[in-house]
Amino acid sequence: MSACSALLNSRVSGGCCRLWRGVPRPVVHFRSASVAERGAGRSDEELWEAASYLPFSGAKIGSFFQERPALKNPFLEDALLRGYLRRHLPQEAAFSDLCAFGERVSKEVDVWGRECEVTPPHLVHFDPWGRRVDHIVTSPAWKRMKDLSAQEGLVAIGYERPFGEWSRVYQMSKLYIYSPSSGLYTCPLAMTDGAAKVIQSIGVSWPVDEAYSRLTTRQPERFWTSGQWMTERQGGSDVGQGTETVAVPQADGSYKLHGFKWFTSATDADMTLTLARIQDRTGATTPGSRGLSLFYAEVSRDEDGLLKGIEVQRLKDKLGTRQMPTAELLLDGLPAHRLSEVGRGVASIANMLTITRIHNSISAAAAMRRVVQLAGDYATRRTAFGKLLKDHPLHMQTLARMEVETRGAFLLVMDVCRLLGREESGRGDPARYEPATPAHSCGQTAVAVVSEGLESFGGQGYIEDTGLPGLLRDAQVLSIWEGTTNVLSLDVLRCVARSSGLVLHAYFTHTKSLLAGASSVSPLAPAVKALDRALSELEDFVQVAASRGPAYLELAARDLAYSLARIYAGALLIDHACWKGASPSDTYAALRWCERDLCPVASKQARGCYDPNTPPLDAALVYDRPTQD
Ligand code: UCC
Repeated sequence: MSACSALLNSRVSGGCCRLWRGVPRPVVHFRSASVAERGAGRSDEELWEAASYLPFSGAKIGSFFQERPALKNPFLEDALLRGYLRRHLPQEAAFSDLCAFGERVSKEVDVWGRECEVTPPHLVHFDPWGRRVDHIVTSPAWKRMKDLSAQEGLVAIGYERPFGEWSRVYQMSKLYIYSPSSGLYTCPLAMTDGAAKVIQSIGVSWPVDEAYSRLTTRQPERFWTSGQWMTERQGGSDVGQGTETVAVPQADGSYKLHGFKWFTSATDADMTLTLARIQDRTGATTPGSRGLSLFYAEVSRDEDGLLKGIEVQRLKDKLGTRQMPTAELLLDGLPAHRLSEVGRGVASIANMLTITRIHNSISAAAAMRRVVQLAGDYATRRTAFGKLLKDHPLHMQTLARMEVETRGAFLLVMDVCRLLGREESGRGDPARYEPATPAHSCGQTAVAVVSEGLESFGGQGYIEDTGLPGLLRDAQVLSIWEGTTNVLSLDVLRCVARSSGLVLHAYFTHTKSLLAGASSVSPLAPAVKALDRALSELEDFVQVAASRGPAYLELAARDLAYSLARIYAGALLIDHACWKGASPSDTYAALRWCERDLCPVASKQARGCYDPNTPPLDAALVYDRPTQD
């Protein structure tokens, strides 16, 4: 019995009478039509007609349809972003541009982003006549994103510097608004920004002067994007040891690259920066980091339409970021120019890593912001258990926790952008700038917050064409592709070592200065107290750790990076809440943030988590197998 007939509790017998809406209609005997209907003395015919108006009859699927969450102007909706800019960049031009861009994102661009998701790129290896072509076919929406990025100056702003040292904050604010609607176009933009930064730091001259002008232009027809081809099969994290690509010197001073790049994101780029080992006359190369040099190559085609020196092996089948082509590339004599000194490849590409890691963190904070915005809106539209979700205190508590995470991540990342802007306008203290690295913690937080956010839509959060699951899939890459959490944590240690501890000194001094203005503000007193305590715990940890060996520090690296990030974000939240334009919500967010364990490295140290006997016990636990009975 069909669902429809079950609902009607009717019995359909064989045979048919006259045509009904063009088809022979079965004879229906209603066993339990309502008494009122039967009492009215209606015939089976009439009852059939009446039944067709029942809410779940035939093609009718009921009359209740849940209102969808609405994406409103992400700039106007974001109290913290607007407050932050009002405080630091009170420029009418910036506000009106961000407001107009926010409108464009919500009304126009978000639809393109969805189009990129449902029309993922594909690879055409051969033309119909069997010739190799290696065309990466992308959606029209993906191409529109490129034009939009140029017009809106999403890379250019960082180099035009319209607001001096605050220009990076302005640029990243635009990217923050754009990112969740961008169909992952923020990925090529991150690498493009990184490449421009590398070129700028090396010197804008031949052979990269034209490239630099194209990477930083606002003219869509001239705009180029760049790749960042670092990863090889052996060298994902361990680039220094694992890079096999060789650079063969040519008579004219250029090189040809031969190798296999295992993970090249946004592979439809116009150029790339990549690492390779220069071969000497005997074909020998220098191993390790010191053997790597940085190269610039254009992605171009010959007169037959073939890629010059590149074969696209295949596109990656990824969990998320499907909007964007990621490929395995065989470099088979790719013409290239060396940009760095011989053997200074890693150090030279570090600028690119710094920029892409900042973009990555912006995308993480933006993903959190987007899911919180949508969940908040949905809570005003969805009724359950007799009232709107927004009137359920437990639901609001959950969203508020997500909001607190989002605020901490936003302020942390924006502060890194502020420091980058200061450094670029010659006002930065490099020792201050280096702690930028803790921003990596945003990647993992984004996964947790977006996942929680999906839950707040109930089952709909799990349904593909709401667009919500894509947010989670795309968030998952954020703690992987610019260095995994552990790799970045170790980078924090190296950063401390490189500066002989100066960065830690700068960290403590600056964090304390952020708190100094707050101690007299009474509503924040519990937060300030908690942060003061966490800071001294961190100082104690550093004292103890300094007397232990590198193995001890390595084991503590992850918790240390989180502690640095949590404490600093807490100080920023408190500092922001002390600003005269701050709202009660700013104070509340700071208080909530500081209720957590702000210094996990200290509490874990106290439990002996980094002692020499820990690694064997960890390994024993991981490889624990059933004992023989
Ligand atoms: O390919 C990729 C594209 C993905 C798409 C990007 C999209 C972004 C999206 C955003 C929005 C949605 S991603 C590739 C990701 N791969 C990695 O991140 C690699 C992870 N591995 C590491 O981070 C490693 O730690 C290395 C490769 C950076 C370091 O390797 P080594 O061989 O151990 O290098 P060393 O010996 O530590 O450092 C060599 C030199 C040193 O300079 P000197 O000799 O002067 O002391 C270091 O100080 O490089 C310098 N250096 C740095 N400088 C190394 N790391 C840094 C750093 N972070 N900052 C400054």
